[in-house]
Amino acid sequence: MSGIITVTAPVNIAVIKYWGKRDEDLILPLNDSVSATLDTNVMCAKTSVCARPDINENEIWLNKLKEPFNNKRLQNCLGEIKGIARAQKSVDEEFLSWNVRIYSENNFPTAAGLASSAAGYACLVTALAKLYKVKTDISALARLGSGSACRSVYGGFVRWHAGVKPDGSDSVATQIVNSLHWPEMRVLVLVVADTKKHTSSSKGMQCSVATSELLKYRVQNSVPKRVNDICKAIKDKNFATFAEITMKDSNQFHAVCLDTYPPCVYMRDVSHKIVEVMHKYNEICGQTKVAYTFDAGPNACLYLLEKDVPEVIALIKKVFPTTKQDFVKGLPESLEGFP
Ligand code: 2P0
Repeated sequence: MSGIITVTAPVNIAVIKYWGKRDEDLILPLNDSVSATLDTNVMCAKTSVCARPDINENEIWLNKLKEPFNNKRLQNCLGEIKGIARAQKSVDEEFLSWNVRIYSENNFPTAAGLASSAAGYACLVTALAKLYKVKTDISALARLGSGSACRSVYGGFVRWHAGVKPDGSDSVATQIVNSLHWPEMRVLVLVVADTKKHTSSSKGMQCSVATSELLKYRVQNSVPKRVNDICKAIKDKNFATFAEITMKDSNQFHAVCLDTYPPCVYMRDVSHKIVEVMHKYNEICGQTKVAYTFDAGPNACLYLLEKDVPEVIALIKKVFPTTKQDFVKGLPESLEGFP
């Protein structure tokens, strides 16, 4: 019987978005992407795994509910890790024959565009790799569960290289800088809605690959330069450039979603209002102090520096009051008088 292995992994928030695959089974992306892994235990997944001879079949529990184990991605991850363990002889055959029990929890809304699968799979493969004592690139294993998960296995700012090889061996994540490099950087997550999204990321991106002309342009013309420029801005701690690229890339990603047929609409009226307010704020400040980015959902992630957090929180509270009663009164029409 194995001991219980427990690990946690935080979510990552992309600033250059991954959208579109060149290989559906190996989960290989069309373009490089860049993200920051949150340095927090507020938004993370926690997974415990064990292998035992008395477990009758493989089991997975997600947020306290037992889920079917016949999920292809889950089986790919487990199969790949066991294959490596067998090749490396890191555990014996008897241990490999036992079933596993996986227990995973997120402490934030699942599947609401808050990168829950990224944290979940990063956590799962790290725990299983420890259980089977394998030595390998964990980001490549995490990628088999969910593309964006490969970025959550490192802290700080991370780049997922699309790679060019058909077997995906060069489609791995690398760290751009560690979490100590830019200690003033903060992320605010504005939860607009915590319900499950209508179109999953996987389905949405399949549809974009099949129908969006803009996606082709984005992959060939926009992303390569943006990735180089944002990596430099991160290394140089140049917030204004970092912020501008982040916002432009979020906007282009959602433009691709709208260019998809039928369109994938992830942002809502409140999301668009957040965009408007943040531009207005930067304009009033006379410099770019905050950047928004939206994933495949309506929730906003704001990148900003620590010194500006109190003012931006005050702005958000003023423009987007959170009590039901305040919402009934409606959103303010202008930002007059602010800050
Ligand atoms: C990202 N997203 O870079 C982008 C931005 C959503 C919008 O990665 O099919 O859940 O499991 O590889 O990783 C969401 O895609 O999709 C995603 P799969 P995943 O963060």
